[in-house]
Amino acid sequence: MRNLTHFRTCNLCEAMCGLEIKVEDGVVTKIEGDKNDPFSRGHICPKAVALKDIYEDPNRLKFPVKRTENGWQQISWEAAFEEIVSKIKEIQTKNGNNAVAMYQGNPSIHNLGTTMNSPLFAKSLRTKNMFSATSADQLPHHFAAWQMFGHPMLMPIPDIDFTDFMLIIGGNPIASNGSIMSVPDVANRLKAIQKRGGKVVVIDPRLTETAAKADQHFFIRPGTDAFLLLAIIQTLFAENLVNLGRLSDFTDGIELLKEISAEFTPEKIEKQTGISASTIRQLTHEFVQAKSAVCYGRVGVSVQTFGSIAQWLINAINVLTGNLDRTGGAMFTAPAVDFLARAKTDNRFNRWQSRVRGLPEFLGELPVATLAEEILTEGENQIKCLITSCGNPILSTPNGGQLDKAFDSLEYMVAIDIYINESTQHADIILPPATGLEVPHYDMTFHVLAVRNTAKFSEALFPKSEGAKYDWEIYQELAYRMAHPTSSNEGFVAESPEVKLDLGLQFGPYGLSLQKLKENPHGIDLGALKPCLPNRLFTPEKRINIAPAILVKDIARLRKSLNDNGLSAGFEYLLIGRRHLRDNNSWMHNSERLVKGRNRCTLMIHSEDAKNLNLESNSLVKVTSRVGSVELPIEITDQMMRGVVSMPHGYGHARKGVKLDVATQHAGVSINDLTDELVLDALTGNAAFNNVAVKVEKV
Ligand SMILES: Nc1nc2c(c(=O)[nH]1)N[C@H]1C(S)=C(S)[C@@H](COP(=O)(O)OP(=O)(O)OC[C@H]3O[C@@H](n4cnc5c(=O)[nH]c(N)nc54)[C@H](O)[C@@H]3O)O[C@H]1N2
Ligand SMILES: Nc1nc2c(c(=O)[nH]1)N[C@H]1C(S)=C(S)[C@@H](COP(=O)(O)OP(=O)(O)OC[C@H]3O[C@@H](n4cnc5c(=O)[nH]c(N)nc54)[C@H](O)[C@@H]3O)O[C@H]1N2
Ligand code: SF4
Ligand SMILES: [Mo]
Repeated sequence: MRNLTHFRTCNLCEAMCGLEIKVEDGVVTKIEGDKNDPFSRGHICPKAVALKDIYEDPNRLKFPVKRTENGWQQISWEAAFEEIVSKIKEIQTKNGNNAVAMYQGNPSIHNLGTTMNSPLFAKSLRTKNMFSATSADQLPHHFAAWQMFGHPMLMPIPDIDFTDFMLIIGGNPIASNGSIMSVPDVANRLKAIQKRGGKVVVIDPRLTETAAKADQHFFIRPGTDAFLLLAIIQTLFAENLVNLGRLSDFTDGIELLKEISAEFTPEKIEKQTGISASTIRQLTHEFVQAKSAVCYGRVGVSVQTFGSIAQWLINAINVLTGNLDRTGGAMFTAPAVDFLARAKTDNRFNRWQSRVRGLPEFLGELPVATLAEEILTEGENQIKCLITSCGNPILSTPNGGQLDKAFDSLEYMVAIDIYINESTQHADIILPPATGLEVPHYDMTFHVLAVRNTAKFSEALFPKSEGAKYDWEIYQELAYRMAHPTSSNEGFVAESPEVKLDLGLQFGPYGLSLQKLKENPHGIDLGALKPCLPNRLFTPEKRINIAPAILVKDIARLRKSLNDNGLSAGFEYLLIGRRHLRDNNSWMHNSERLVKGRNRCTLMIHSEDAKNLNLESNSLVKVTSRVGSVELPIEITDQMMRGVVSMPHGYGHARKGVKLDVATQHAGVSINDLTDELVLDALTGNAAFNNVAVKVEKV
């Protein structure tokens, strides 16, 4: 390949940074931020350079492999498709359609071909056993958006570039680069709030990298945010600070919200949350006094036992203070491809339940916390066959140890993945798609969740390797063969996702086209977020419901937990997760440059707690929960709240069968060998990773 400079969007996290990549003699020699990208303005993080590592990774699969008694063997695509489809059909004929399950992981939505085509294959399975990382992450956000605004994807985004007050609860954007808030260069964007006289406040059980840059930080006891939010709302009503502005014309349920919040005075909840009544009042006053303000909550308030109530109340605070759909508040995007416009908005909750525990379906999926027992519990509709796609549930979903056993017992498993890792090593066949620098890219999902309206298409930098397939070719072919009586591909022609993307752009609000985007390789700026309510609402009468019945009802469950600290004899610490700038969930530890240096898989603990347990720095500890135990070194830091310990998610690569040469050298242990599949947001079944009580002992 000749020398060239290539511009593209990084697909690794939600921030959508523009990259400028130099290639010399076919080899990537430099990856820098693209200063001409109107969205990211030259910002990148250290992970971007690892795109080269993934491309060159000798462990990355390029062709289908089959597990045999003599190890993994390369097989042809034809043989792989033929076997997979006949196996699925055979298992479904014998045991019913629900005997086949599918789990889709996070990189699915960072990939145009998968986003658009994996649903074709998923549908062809005609099973009620669909799972995804959504129920280990942002399900409460979708649930609250659907209940309040009528559409699960109509989630408000902080208008960070214009706000005067940002209250961040359970998010650490300086490490994560933002989530349900695509925000490249977030550190400078937060600094800009302060420069224009505004304020940033963080509520988190750890004094995080973001908290360190904020004007104020308050520790909160994990899992108690719903109480804090109710107390803020109580204060707004009690002190006559409610002011919806133009939202009052189309908002219902204010009186009901006033009624249910009345009992949750700041005094009543200060012990439970660890935040004083005077702080809560002060915060509330500053929030309403700011010219514009936004309350933003992310994964820390989502993966807890009251995650859905918390996401609802966060939206409610933005509405009650008139900050929803207002510049500097919480706004909605106007994406260039508006897939919301076509979506169904009928009831999509609890239409069926999981077989073993009766957990509710949402948007066609069951909570992933129930996957293991659905495989292990015998009976009609037991899962016997699993397909994973872009997912590593053994490291990323609760009670990974149980899931490991469950996967061992499957009759058949297929993984659509680029690596042989903790989950995919259980598969009978792995189908690897082309990835990263080999694929054209458009962020179908993250343009919907971004702090500014922009649009950008990136060409592939490299062709896929010889004989390899794109993800969309794989899903389309599997779906085609599933729909035909024999599993042959006779007559099959795959259609590139660019065809539909082009149509989506043309029918979108800006009348763009793929050609137009190709002519603008740095991306096109479509302007700041603009007010769009009530028009944009998907509720039948185009009204906001600030007190949805199903969420209001769940307050009874919350009330019962007011005096429960979640601990029990021996299990006296609450465990929370954390993210580091150079990790990406479980799957980027095979890049030497990202894992080198100090061991990051440590248990962070407060110095007083360490003293009580007779621990010195770097002591090895055994951490035990109801479901398992792990051993790891501690890191003493007063950045932790007393009584709370933290370890990162995504480590634990020492499991058998893992073929990741670098990651296994930096194996660490998995937090999800401790998290409990029975600890959930009971309303939706979302995993509650941050409500797990553990015992900490010196080894
Ligand atoms: N305790 C705890 N657990 C957590 C979290 C936490 O904070 N604490 N966070 C949760 C969150 S927010 C999430 S999103 C989930 C993530 O859960 P998952 O999505 O299940 O896990 P990942 O580690 O992201 O695994 C991604 C998989 O996709 C593969 N992959 C990467 N690129 C491609 C590609 O282009 N094509 C294909 N087919 N495969 C690819 C990787 O090899 C890997 O196997 O984890 C959740 N788990
Ligand atoms: N570098 C990096 N970036 C990533 C990822 C990654 O793994 N690494 N993963 C990506 C994914 S899939 C996602 S979903 C996003 C997540 O993006 P963020 O939500 O910003 O992710 P976290 O850094 O996990 O921040 C969650 C915060 O919640 C805090 N917390 C824990 N429990 C509680 C609680 O009960 N209450 C409150 N108030 N806070 C609590 C934690 O201490 C932590 O600081 O990041 C994305 N970006
Ligand atoms: S912040 Fe996210 S999108 Fe930006 S370079 Fe890093 S991984 Fe890529
Ligand atoms: Mo996530």
